[in-house]
Amino acid sequence: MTIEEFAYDHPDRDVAAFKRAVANKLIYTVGKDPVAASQDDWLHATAAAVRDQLVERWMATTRANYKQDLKRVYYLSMEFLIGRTFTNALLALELLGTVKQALADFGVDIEAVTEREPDAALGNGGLGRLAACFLDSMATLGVPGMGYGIRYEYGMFRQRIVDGQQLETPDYWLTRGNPWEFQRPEVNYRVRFGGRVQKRDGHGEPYGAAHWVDTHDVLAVAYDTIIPGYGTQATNTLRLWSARATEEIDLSAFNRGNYMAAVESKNHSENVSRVLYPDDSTPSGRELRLHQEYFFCSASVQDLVRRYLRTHTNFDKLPDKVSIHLNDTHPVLAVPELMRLLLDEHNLPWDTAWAHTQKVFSYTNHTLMHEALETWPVEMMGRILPRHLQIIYDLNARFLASVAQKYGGDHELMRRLSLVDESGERRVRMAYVAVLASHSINGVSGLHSELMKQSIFADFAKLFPERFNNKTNGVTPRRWLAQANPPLASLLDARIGRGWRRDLNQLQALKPMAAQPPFVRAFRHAKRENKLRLANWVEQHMGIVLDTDAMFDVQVKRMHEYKRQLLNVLHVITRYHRILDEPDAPHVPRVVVFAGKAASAYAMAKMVIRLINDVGAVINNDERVGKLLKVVFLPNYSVSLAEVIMPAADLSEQISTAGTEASGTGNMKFALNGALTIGTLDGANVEMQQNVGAENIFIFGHTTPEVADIRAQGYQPRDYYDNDIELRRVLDAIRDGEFSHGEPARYQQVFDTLVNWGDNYLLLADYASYIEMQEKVDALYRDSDAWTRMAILNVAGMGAFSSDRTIAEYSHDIWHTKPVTLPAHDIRT
Ligand code: 26V
Repeated sequence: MTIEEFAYDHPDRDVAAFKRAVANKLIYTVGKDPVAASQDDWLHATAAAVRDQLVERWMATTRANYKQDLKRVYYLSMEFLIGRTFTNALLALELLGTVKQALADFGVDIEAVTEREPDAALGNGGLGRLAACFLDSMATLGVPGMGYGIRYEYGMFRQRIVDGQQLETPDYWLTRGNPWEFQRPEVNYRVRFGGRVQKRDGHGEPYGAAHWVDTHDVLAVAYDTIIPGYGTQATNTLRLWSARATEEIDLSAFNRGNYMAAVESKNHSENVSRVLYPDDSTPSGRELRLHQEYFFCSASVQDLVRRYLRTHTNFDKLPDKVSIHLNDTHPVLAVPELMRLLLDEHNLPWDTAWAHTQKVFSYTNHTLMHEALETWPVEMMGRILPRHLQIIYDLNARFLASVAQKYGGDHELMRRLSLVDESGERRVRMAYVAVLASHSINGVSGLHSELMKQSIFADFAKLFPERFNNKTNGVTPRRWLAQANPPLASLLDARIGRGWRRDLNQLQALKPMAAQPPFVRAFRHAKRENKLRLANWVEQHMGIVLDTDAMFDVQVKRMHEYKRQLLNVLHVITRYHRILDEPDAPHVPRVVVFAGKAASAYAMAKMVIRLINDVGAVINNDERVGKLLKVVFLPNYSVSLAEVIMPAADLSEQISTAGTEASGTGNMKFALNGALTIGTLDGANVEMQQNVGAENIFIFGHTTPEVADIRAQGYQPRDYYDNDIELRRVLDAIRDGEFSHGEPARYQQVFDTLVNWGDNYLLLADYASYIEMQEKVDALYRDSDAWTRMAILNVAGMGAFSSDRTIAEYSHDIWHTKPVTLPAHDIRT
């Protein structure tokens, strides 16, 4: 039977058909009587009906990919921060209006239903959200690809603020089931751990194949989610792996009547995909994380090799048909895993296997922060992955031999280049394995890509200069403008058409409109609507009333010292003091908004959260301040909360120490939604300045080379404390308990970190220029038309920061993939 002959009900797209589909799903799939259905039941029924609409596109794309025998990209990432899927799917299908009407006919409010969907929070921050934006762009551009990751049962912890402090609670996002995923129990792979390595009989040579035996195994089971492209029939797949025990229960223990012990090992095996790691502070946690990394790499590589072998009889064409992209070093074990499969299971000679591997892999680095660069103790890797450690040793031996041949016996150079750090406890340097195995190594902004070559990879950049390149990050305009900001999106649609969703450079057409008063007014009106929406959220969730005429000054992102939320706090306190000193001066009213999670073991980041809340409590309750200043810390920052916050911002704080933020993507989301940026010349801020024009962005602070100079000269933060009266008053207030009345010494450590312990991130060195720039921000805000004009010019200049542009570059320069061709007409017959 051909697919044309196969009879099934094509889902129709009109309101009546959709109502019927939802009704059927509610009754037959969810199993609920409409009179008893809850919002969650309606969400599930509607999601199931919407998903049906995606399935045909998905199958058509998969069929076309096979038929056209296209090269596929496998994007391996430990994190995918997807957020909600419902609205995103409706926009991709252009079904929002239909579904809204259908639900309204049932007396169901689509917005209330939308709010019931939990975020898929399978990531920590920027790296995970970038992976999600990339999936969206790959589907939209028709890049034949697949995301591979872990189906964590518990995503990013939920943050509650209790007495001003962060409290973490588990995020069990699957309680009510996940209507978007397809479980594929038949797609499962054995992933092995532990055991020992035997040389294979008859293979005496040092780099030959081996047997890995006596392992304990875990099964990886696939769960697939459809990723729809926008304005195309093309879709992609996100395949997440879930751990299952190889045996349901331990039969011998069961037989002995020891039922608890009988299920214990099952639980242990299945812990591998239980929870997303928010930090690596405990040794037992680290070991589980190594298990997680290998677990998803092994399953993914086995899966893609199996798919390749479905249509090929040998590995000659592997590099023409397969690209594996490493999202940071977390998936680097895919490298020795592919080598192991080629050597041990498919009997390829080492040189052939290695040549293929190097052509297949590419790697993106996302941070230069030393503590985030992964290394694994040789002892641990040898215990858990003995064959992989052996392969890494063999790689290292061959690599260092080739270096010695080229450069003679420069032992210092060899020590620096070695895949194994021998300076203390011996550790495998995962980033070096990635660099050695990849034909392309990229950073995520122009500045970061340069710094990468000068710092962590300096020696490798000299050896393999042709491998290093830049791919500046981007964000998907579908989620971050069309979905998050309906007022601005419809204004754009009316003035420049709808094409910006797929071609963000069309925003340039806004430039002349910055000089048209009616457009300026309409733009300001859209911003006001978004500010009202955020103010409503804050009032409902926190009971704090915000003045929407005040400037919304926003910093939302992971809590980290290098991002300098604390510098923002220093400004807030400075403002507070100025208001108290000169109550009658023409202060510009501000609402300062913070949100972000701190890794549970990161004490200083948690202390900054507490300080923000304490400062807020004092300022918000000081009658002398009134409407001039409010400070709010919104709990549980997430993708869906970001969608409410970003469009409401007037001012975006991107104030990391120059040279520390690899790119930033929040900076892009804010500017795209019409916020002005106050920032340092760091990460992608540099390129934003080039694109929106230096006159339209508030840049302050020391540059990267200046930061390096200050450090080289021996930075003395105390000098700034001694010489700047206003700064001293702020720091003394923190130290002396002005914001912690019950416990004056609460923030002594914050003071010491800045004044006595070296101020690692140079807050004090940048304080004066930050405060000065904030005064310029105030001055512009007083002229509301001038402010709005500048905001329009920011939006107009943000076209380059679409993740479609980024993915087109990856596709052309690194992956060498061609897009799938699908019939332009609707695939329904
Ligand atoms: C490291 C670790 C270590 C152990 C446990 C969990 C964990 C999670 C994440 C990381 C690395 C984080 C790196 C990261 O998120 N980098 C961000 O990547 C963004 C996308 O390229 C970029 O815009 C941000 O500037 C960069 O900080």
